[in-house]
Amino acid sequence: MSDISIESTLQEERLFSPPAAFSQAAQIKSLAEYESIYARAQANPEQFWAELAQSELHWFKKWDKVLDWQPPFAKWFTGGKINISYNCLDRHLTTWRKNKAALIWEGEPGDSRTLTYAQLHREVCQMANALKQMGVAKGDLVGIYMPMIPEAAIAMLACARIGAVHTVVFGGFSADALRDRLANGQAKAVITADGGWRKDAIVPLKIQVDKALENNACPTVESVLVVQRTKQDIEMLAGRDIWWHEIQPTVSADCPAEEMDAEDMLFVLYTSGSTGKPKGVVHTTGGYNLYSHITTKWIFDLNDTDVYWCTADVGWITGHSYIVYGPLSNGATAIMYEGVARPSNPGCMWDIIEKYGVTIFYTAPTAIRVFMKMGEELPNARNLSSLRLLGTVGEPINPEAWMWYHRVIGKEKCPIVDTWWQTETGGIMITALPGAISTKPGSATRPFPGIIAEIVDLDGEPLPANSGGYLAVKHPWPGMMRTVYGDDERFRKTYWEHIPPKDGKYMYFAGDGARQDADGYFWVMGRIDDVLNVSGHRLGTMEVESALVSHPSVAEAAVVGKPDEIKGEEIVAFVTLNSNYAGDDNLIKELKKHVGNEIGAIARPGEIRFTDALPKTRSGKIMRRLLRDLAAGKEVSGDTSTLEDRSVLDKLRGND
Ligand code: 6R9
Repeated sequence: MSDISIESTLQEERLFSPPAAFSQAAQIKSLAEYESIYARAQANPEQFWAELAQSELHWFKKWDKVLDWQPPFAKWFTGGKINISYNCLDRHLTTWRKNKAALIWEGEPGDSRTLTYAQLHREVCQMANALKQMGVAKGDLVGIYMPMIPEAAIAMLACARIGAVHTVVFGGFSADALRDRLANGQAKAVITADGGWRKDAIVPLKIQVDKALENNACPTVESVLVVQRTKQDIEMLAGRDIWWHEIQPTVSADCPAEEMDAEDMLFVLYTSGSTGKPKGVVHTTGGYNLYSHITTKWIFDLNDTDVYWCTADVGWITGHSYIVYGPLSNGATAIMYEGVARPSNPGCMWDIIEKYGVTIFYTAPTAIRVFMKMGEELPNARNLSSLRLLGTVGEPINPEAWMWYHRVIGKEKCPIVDTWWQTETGGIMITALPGAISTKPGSATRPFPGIIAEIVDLDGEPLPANSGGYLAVKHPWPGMMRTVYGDDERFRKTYWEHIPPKDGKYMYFAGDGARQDADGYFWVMGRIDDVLNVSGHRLGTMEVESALVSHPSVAEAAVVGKPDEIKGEEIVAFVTLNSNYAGDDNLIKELKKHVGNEIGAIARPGEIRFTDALPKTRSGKIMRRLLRDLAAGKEVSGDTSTLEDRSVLDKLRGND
């Protein structure tokens, strides 16, 4: 949990109403309208979702049953036939949107490409046919390990089109992390690129794929489709690797969308939990299509004239729901950017807003804090007057960053939607609707219609206003994860039995601490489990610890988060060494690099501290709470009576 946000948000009393002109033109125009939709959804959630599924999506065949709830397993729209790629592409081709820009892509070196709905449809069909030629069939799992180029979205849509299940692995993850995910999912094929641009350097993706597949580590992978992006030399393995630009001209652009069952698996996306092994979050077709679609439409108040930009990477859930599926299902124009603000081009984000006339901008608090640090001269030197709505996601936003975003980027006229949700929830759960709900800096405000969120204790009892507790959701919703890939028990235990079900009533346990104020606004404080949030990226402490102990020098490791001004949290590792190893600067460097190789650069500890022993309870549990205080340079607070050996703490203090 980030202490900064807790302290500052407890005092936050500022309230910002939606500008009148914004509300008048918005899809949901007033608090009364939101509350009446919310009440209708709460009274009869199934009818609410069914009406939206009918009016917002194309179904090849209508469902028989809206919700089949056998807790904790939900099935939505059973018997319905649908294809999300059809909803994102084909249905727009019979309208004027056929030649509307679907994706406007900007490469880091400054190259760019625009794909209309017709063009995107064509390329998706071609890649779908290429996958078929590679032997990929309905139900097969395909790994996608890509830079932020249009082909990343094309690959996802191509899989969805033929009913293959995609698992996108963030391009910043290491070969080891990629291998684990491909092996766990028994992937049949991988789609990648030679490389991608990141901060003026090439990220060598294909080389990582080669490493991941080395020594027959993923025997189910038969072929690798490689998109040419950076054009450096790479090896192509005959019989396994295929260049996209070579096969594309040979495949047909005719590939009808497969009629999928609403509950057929759409994708698996791995995310960190409190164990060493990331979990594969499973999302299915119909419910996810509806939930990502309607949240995009109402929360971003999308119109046909909007130019919408979400700065996430497609490797995260935000990229899935709010770069690819949500915007395209709505027929929107979405920007996709390969790069990030960097020393050689610190103003690039604002250049893109000016160049394309971006109207909706959705980013993360950590990015906003980087922008703040780079200075307001950069955005002030560009014309940002096209912007009408701002959004944030990924971690609690500190009110200082919120106010800067509001003043410098939004020029005090753009509502800010602070959107709380998770990989598991499929789409945004708690957020302002920008024309209807007044905002308070640091609060995600109110639940989306159909979402029954509550602050409870560990018995599931609701807590009074302003009491800190656990964020829970009471009723299933269409975008919810269906299970942990291959591990129903873990799904049940982690999310639905953490709060013991009572009288057959189950609650979804989000793993976040939060409170609700007297106006019913939610203030999310952060994770209560061993999950870190570093620059908006989720990482399990156990994952980082496992990576550390896989190094021959390390006997034991405990990892905690320390508040960081830019990243939100920074990783601090306490490490005990095997004999014969000296805890010196060289080893620190080596261990940081080792974690980078094992997981990816985002998991690299900012600080490594060597110690003779870790503070443990008598039952042998590492007392992370104490380490968190030490890492933050604070006095160790709270009870230390369960500590097995007090001298460990004294020594660690001495180290401090
Ligand atoms: C979408 C995404 C989920 C965790 C979540 C929470 C934190 C996300 C937030 C937020 C406060 C917000 N989180 N949005 N905390 N305010 N607006 O980020 O998914 O990567 O699975 O992370 O992120 O702690 O539990 P994911």
